[in-house]
Amino acid sequence: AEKTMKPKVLTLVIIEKEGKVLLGMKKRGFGQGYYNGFGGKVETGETVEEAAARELEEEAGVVAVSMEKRGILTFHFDDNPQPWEVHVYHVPDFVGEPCESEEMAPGWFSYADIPYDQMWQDDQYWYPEFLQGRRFRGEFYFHNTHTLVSHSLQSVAQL
Ligand code: 6OG
Repeated sequence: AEKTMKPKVLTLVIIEKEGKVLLGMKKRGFGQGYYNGFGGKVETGETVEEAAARELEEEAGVVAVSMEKRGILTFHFDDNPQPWEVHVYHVPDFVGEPCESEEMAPGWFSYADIPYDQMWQDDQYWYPEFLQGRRFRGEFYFHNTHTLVSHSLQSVAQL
């Protein structure tokens, strides 16, 4: 049954400006204490891209001018039968000034200073692909939610 359960679809948006990416320190909920992009669950009646734009506005206070899908990551957890399918978007152009929300405290990071030791363990593998402008698909297997056990990652021409 575990293998066939439909994944929960989520979004993750990484905005970029002058060679730096915006990451938020998650203050509550799932992933608390980790830096991450901005995102959340896709709700009924909205497309994945609409959800990505909405979560970016809610959590960072900025409006995407353009967005490009860059990756699809599937997370499998041994303590949750439902896999998560996270759609990763790159936003090179946005309007507004990022601000702190109840959920996230944002900060800009240059490519060399991405705080991998304060991020989900999958991030060290796919951020380099992302930062090189490549498209990718990945599968990640976690033990007790947080410990990465195995993974596969590939560059793809199309998502
Ligand atoms: P809310 O609970 O805030 O949505 N997310 C992950 N991001 C990374 N980098 N690694 C993971 O490894 C993740 N699992 C979930 C998707 C959760 C947010 O966290 C992302 C969403 O943007 C397991 O609604």
